[in-house]
Amino acid sequence: MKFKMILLLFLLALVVSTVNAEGQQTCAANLEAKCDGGSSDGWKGEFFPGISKIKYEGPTSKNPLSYKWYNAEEEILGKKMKDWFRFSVAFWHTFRGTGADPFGAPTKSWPWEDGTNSLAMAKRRMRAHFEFMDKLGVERWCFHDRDIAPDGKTLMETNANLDEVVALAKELQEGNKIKLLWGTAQLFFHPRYMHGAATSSEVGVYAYAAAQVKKALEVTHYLGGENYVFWGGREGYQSLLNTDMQRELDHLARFLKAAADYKKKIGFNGTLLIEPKPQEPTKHQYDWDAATAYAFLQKYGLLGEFKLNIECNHATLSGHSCHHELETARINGLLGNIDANTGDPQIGWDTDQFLTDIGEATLVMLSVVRNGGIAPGGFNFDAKLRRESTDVEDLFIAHISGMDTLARGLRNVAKLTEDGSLAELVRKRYQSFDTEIGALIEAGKADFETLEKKVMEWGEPSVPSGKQELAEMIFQSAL
Ligand SMILES: [Mn+2]
Repeated sequence: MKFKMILLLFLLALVVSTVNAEGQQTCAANLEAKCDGGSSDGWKGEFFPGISKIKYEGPTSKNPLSYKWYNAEEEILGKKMKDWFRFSVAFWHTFRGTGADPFGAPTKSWPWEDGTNSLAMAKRRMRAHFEFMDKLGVERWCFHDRDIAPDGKTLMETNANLDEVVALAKELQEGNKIKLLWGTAQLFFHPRYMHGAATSSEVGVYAYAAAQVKKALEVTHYLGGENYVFWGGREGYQSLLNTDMQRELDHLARFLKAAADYKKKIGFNGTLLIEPKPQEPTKHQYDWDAATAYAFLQKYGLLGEFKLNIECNHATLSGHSCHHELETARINGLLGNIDANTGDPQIGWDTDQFLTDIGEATLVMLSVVRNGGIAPGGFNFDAKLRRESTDVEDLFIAHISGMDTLARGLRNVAKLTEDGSLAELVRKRYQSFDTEIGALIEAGKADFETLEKKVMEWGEPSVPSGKQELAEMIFQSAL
């Protein structure tokens, strides 16, 4: 007992000393009640003092806390930059990322965090998040249910926790003119989901996941969400020897159909999105890539109910470029949203880094411009600081850099469009099909006998150069 008292005093002293060191907090960290004129979450004043609203200062600015290329109101290719991008902050990375990795402890100690997962902490964090977005000038955000509110002992208690935080988020959205790009349910962290959620071998887990998604759809709708995302982190397998793949895929399809039905039942008009990823944490995830997800949706009659959320780092994990995944989604009418991040060329896993490669950003924007934009989707920064980046201002710098890089991508696409020579190169490459026989082939009206007759008439075809290096020259000259 005495030992417990000493431990308690020690922990209290630790909390107080952390608090004093930051000089911001006005009362004990995990207080639920109001104190000292502060908010009920025990935090008074700004979360990011000394950082004002981030402004566009142009490419010559040396101020790291300014935009050099992203100018929200500037019109490019007939649309304001902010409307091309519809940028979004991912709550989980920016406000729940701790810097922990499988080998090491958390490295971030944000001044507003008290080390607990209490409801008061969840609310304080939410207020910090909205101040962050307001200062950054980003108008949208995304969340996982379990990242914004703590689990309770029962589903009912968990839902009540979520409702309390969501009510605050709604108030903050209205006060800051910020919208919800999408919500999602976290169906991979809790041990109950170790075999999957919709593809779990346990019917009780399938039902639990359904109840969780039902609630997540409801709160996303309540917050005016424009989309809802399914990322099936554990919807896959570790070994085929203990897996009935056909049964699991059937279950997944039933689950997604039930979600689409419930969406309509509650009058939620947001787009449902599937986020392909090949593996990690499972050995093999069922929505491997855009083409696999497309075939799945087609097989189960779910086309029309779902689109895709393409994540660049997931694209490279599946052996594709982000551009390939975006084009696959686009040409099939499935490009719904982009999780804007990138991987590391030498690391073989999902590093979720902010995209800073201008060439890559230009390719991404080529697809988005060809798609005519991405609304009602957007660019969600599913990206996190490196473990070693521990200053509060790093959160701002990372987002600014990601936004500036994509803005440069858009500006480059405008240059390429204006120049026109890349599009002309592609047009010329296929011009032999702009003929009578080409039109017959494309209309599905040229049978093999007709084509054989043509070969007899034409003889050996002359095959021109692909001009890849010229295409690359034109592309790089726009960067
Ligand atoms: Mn990722």
